[in-house]
Amino acid sequence: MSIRIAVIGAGIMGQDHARIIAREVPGATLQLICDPSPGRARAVADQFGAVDASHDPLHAIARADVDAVIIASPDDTHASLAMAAISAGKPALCEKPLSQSPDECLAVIDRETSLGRQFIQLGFMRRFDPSYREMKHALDTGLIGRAVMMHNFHRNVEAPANFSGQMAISNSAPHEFDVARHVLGTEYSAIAVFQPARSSSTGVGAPVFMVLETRDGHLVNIEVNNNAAYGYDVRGELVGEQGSIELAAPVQARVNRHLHAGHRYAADWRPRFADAYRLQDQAFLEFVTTGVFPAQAANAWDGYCAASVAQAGIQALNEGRRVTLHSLATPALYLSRQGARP
Ligand code: ISE
Repeated sequence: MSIRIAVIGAGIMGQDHARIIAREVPGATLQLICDPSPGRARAVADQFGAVDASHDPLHAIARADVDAVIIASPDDTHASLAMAAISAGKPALCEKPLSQSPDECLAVIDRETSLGRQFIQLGFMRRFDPSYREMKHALDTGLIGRAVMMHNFHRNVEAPANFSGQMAISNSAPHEFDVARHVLGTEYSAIAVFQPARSSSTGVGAPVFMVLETRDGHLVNIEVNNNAAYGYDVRGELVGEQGSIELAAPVQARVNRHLHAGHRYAADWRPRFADAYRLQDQAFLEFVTTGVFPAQAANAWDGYCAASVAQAGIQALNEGRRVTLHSLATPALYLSRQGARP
């Protein structure tokens, strides 16, 4: 039996999930596209062959002909829609961040904990990216010795039109907060955030440079530059005591011309992480079908951890000081990395 999926939000990521579900996830039916703009919902539904379109997310989640939900609406709606999915007893793949407020993440966690079951798979898709997986594998199998440092670069061509305030820390950097924590298998203990004096620190998408310390003594640095101009570029290097491992972004072809060799950059993250999104959405279908939470995926607790670091990062920037992090104990539901069957 095919799993009927509703995609909430028909913006850049909603459209991408609709395409993936319709074309790259065997066993899934793209049932419904929901967007506050009825015209946009209908256009995306028609483009990817969805059965129906709607403008009411709560109704869409509750519908009897919807088995599971992908939440790809604006950041500040994620947590409440995740709660609605839980109330309807439906698994949801929720785009990151779960919320920018750690307290709101805790409310989702409380709900899952009280029901004794996970519903929310969080869209930290880099965990499924083959190059990050290889990095984690290299560390876990002892190939590079004990981890010492991790360097991260995260560059967008231009800050998206909806970016405001410190979304470089609350929207972009959570990818690195999560994936570095996942690769290293640790928790952060402190964060300091800097901005280059030469750039306008008040401009939307002003670059930030962060240094995080972990409980196990690693240093993690993260540059986020959302106005890098030249292309979408994510780099990372994990440095161990016996060697290092770098991410290698997929490059389709190299152009040799006028004494130069070069390759193209994507305009945004979708081509760079196409495999990761596909593998993540396929893992979500597996979760919906079997009820077993994908071991590698991020859950609501990971969303809370990323939101707490982001909040501390914004505080560190505003107060110009290193902020220490005191994380709560991981609730038992999230310890085994496998949820109970529904
Ligand atoms: C955006 O929201 C994403 O999630 C992208 O993956 C990331 O690279 C970009 O910086 C974010 O703004």
